[in-house]
Amino acid sequence: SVHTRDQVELPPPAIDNRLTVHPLWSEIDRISTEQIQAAFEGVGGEIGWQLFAEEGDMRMYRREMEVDGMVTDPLKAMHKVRGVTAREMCHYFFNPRYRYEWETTLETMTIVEEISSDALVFHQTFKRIWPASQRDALFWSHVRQSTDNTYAVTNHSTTNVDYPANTSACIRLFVTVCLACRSSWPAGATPTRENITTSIAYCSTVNPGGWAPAGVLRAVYKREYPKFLKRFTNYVVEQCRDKPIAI
Ligand code: 16C
Repeated sequence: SVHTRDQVELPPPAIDNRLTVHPLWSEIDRISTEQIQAAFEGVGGEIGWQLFAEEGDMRMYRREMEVDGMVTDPLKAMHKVRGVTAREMCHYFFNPRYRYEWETTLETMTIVEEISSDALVFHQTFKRIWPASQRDALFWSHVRQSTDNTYAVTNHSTTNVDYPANTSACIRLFVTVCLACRSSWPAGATPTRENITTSIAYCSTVNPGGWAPAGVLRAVYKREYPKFLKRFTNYVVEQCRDKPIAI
C-alpha cells in the first residue's frame, strides 16, 4: 500500500513519480494548476464576488449561478491562521485518516484508488438535506507544493466503472475544490509556532447533479461552509500544538 496508515507522512515537496505515469496525470496537473492560480486571485474587480460571511480573519464570498435551474454558486473563502504551516494544513485536509474528525457533512468515505503518496480517489456519501435525495461524489484528490511555502489540495470529480452514478439511493454531485495555503514569518527570523501565519484560500464549486430546492441549498451552504472552515482550521491548530513545526 502506498498509504501507510500508522505513520504520519507530510505532503512531499515534489510530485510523486507514480502519479506522473497514471492515466489521470495530465488532467490532475492541469486542473490543479488552474485552481491554485485562481485561488490566489483577489475577490475585487469585475467578477462580482458577494461577501456573505465574516468572522475574525475569515471572509466568505459567493457568486450566484444557476446551471439548468440548479444552484451552482461558486464559493471563495479567505482566512488567516496563526501557529500552523501551509504544509500542515494541506496534510490534514488531504489525509483520509483525519477526515471524519473535521468533516461533518460525511456519511461514508471509501478510498477507491491509491494513485501515489500525493493522489487518491475517493467515494463519499453525504448527509441527506431534506427534502432532496441523498448525494454522493467520486473525486480525485491531489496535494502539491506550488511555490515556496505554498501547498495546495485540489479535489475534482471523476468517474470509475465500479462506482456508477445515480444507481442506488444517491444522486451523484460534481465538485471542484481547492484549498491553497501560503505561510509567512518575519524576514530573517526562523519560523516557529509563535511567529508563523498561514493565509488560506478555499474555493469550491458544487453542482448538485439533480433537483434540489434553491432556497434550501443556499441556506445550507451559508451555514455549512463557515462551520467547515472554522472547525477544520481549529482542528489543525489543535493537532499541531505540541508537534515540531513542519515547513
Ligand atoms: O472541501 C470539503 N471537504 C472535502 C473532503 O470531504 C471535499 C468534499 C467535497 C464535497 C462537497 C460537497 C458537500 C455536499 C454536502 C451535502 C450535504 C450537506 C449536509 C449538511 C448538513 C446536514 O472537498 C469541505 C466541504 C464543506 C461542504 C459544505 C457544504 C456545502 C453544501 C453545498 C451544496 C450541496 C448540494 C447538495 C444537494 C442536495
